Amino acid sequence: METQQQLDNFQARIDAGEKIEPKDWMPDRYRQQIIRMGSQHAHSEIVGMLPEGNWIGRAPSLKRKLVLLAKVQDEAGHGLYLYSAIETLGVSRADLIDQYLYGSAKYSSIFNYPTLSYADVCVIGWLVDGAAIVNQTKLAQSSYGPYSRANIRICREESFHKKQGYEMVAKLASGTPAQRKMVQDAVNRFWWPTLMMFGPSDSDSPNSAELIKWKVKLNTNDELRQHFIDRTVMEAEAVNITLPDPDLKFNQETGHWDYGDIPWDEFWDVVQGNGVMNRERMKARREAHENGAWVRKAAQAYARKKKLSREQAS
Ligand code: BYC
Repeated sequence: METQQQLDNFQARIDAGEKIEPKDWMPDRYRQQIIRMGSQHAHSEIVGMLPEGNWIGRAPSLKRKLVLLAKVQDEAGHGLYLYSAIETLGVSRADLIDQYLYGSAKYSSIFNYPTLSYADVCVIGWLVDGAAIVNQTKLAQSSYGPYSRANIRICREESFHKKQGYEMVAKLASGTPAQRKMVQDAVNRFWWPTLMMFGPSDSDSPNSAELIKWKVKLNTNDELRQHFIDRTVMEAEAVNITLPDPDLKFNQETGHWDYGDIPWDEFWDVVQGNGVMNRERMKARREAHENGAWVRKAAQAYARKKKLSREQAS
């Protein structure tokens, strides 16, 4: 039973900018919200390896293969930082993964789109990692200590990912007509799905008010989306890429770029599991998990053996 006094004390700590640590008292709803959002974030990092992993063997040079391989490995690491952070709330990694592979836990909509050309990998680095940085730089200031610290580490690596993606986009955009066409086509396909990564507009976001009150999220979905658009318009202009939105227009009064209607029906369709790649992504993740059962079993047996020999030695 949570008392009003406990809830008030908790809110006072949040308002004073204190971090909440695993052993601190917290409302059950706060715990559940971080588990929901943080585990969705972890699953996204893991499933996010698939679209780009698809191109490791086909990247155009040894250098590009190495860069892509390193980036995809980083994403696995991000998933592991996040699972570790969320486990501090008393939920096991095995349960979280179970909810994702066989239950109703979500992962980011963006990874349900196919990567049709090598330029898609470049554009994912620029736009998708760019959007992730805008979102995660704020999550790095989140009130839950372990989640905020995981995001600090993630952001350092994501900024490298974004730079390498943008560099490749710039290279293709100043290349042959075929390369230019390929990269523009990738931007045309990824622009709107990237904007959807920030979540539904504020009027349709049931979790935002509570998460902002508790400083888990520092900004609303629309605020972060606007920030991303404002900085990406300039980056696109600098490499002569057209963003596929005829309504993009600088608004002198607000100081921001106005943009066209986001196709929200498509977003909800993807979130409900009906995107082009949803089924294939889940199948690949389930197979990887089931094929890896023997590794987990061997690791657990090894840990038990080490524990036993430590106990015998002491
Ligand atoms: N996709 O009330 P709302 C990466 C769901 S990977 C799917 O606004 P909230 C990378 C939402 O869960 C990092 N579902 O929710 C990796 C909620 O449903 P439930 C990706 C979405 O939590 C490899 C419902 O819609 N980043 O960078 O306040 C290669 C209502 O939404 C989405 C993260 O995971 C979506 N896009 O805000 C390259 C960031 N949006 O759970 C790159 C961490 C919303 O109530 N997450 N939903 O059933 C967040 O920041 C927040 O959870 C969101 C949503 C802004 C996404």
